[in-house]
Amino acid sequence: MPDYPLMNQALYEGQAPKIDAMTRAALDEGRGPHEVLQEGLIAGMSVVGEDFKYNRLYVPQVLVAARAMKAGMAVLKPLLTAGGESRSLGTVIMGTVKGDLHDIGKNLVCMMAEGAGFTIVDLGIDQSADKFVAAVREHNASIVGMSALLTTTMPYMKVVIDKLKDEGLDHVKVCVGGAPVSEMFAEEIGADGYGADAPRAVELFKEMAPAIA
Ligand code: B1M
Repeated sequence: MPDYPLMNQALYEGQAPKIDAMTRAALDEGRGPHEVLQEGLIAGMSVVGEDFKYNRLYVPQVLVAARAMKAGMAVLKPLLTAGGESRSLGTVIMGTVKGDLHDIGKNLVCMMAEGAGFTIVDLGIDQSADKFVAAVREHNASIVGMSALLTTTMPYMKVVIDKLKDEGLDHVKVCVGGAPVSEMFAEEIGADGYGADAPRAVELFKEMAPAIA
């Protein structure tokens, strides 16, 4: 059994090479990528979040923890993105909204959706409504996925939804998520779905994807 508490501690301390090695070791032991992600990486990042909230950690320390998290995710990525359908289930435009630089959760949604068979266009962080609209048009996408981690940036999701409507793209389905986002908020802003986590986001994409003939 991998020593997940030790792995959580290494992530907390931002030890990227150690996280890389421990992630590989857990997989070599036969543990599944979802277990390693949840128990080894996400659980460690939750403690970082708590200590950040109570000023026991500051931005530079959180940044190094995020770098360690990304080192582990890079090891898991080929496993999380493998096994998709040979034919794309549809194109999803993904991005973190304007003013928001958090991308770890968004990246997880991208990986798992790719693994489920979707074509993902990842716009990255700090994305404006105009960028979402332009990407929908360019890629003829049927789904937009937005992530926000700050209470100050989540209202921007409505700006994007309104812009899509103003531009005549009402047929595009919108899924939202991120730590401060809730089902109720998603309903309020007119989103088509709310994903509490990456697997739920993928389920929603499947429900939203036009039926494949
Ligand atoms: Co920031 N930060 N941060 N931060 N940070 C939070 C979000 C915070 C809650 C910390 C805290 O106080 N406890 C707090 C927000 C408070 C609030 O809004 N009320 C906060 C703050 C305040 C800030 C700054 C303002 C700090 C400052 O500068 N003083 C600043 C803002 C910068 C900006 O964006 N403009 C800032 C900066 C940063 C770092 C750059 C240092 C770093 C980000 C690095 C990066 O992403 N590359 C960082 C981090 C790491 C965090 C915490 C600790 C961890 C976030 C994370 O990656 N979690 C976070 C604490 C927390 O969330 N409790 C915090 C792991 C990830 C897997 O979870 O992203 O929630 P998450 O994704 C989940 C689900 O939410 C869901 O799926 C994922 C799991 O399966 N999901 C979706 C996400 N997107 C989805 C989309 C979907 C569906 C599901 O559909 C499309």
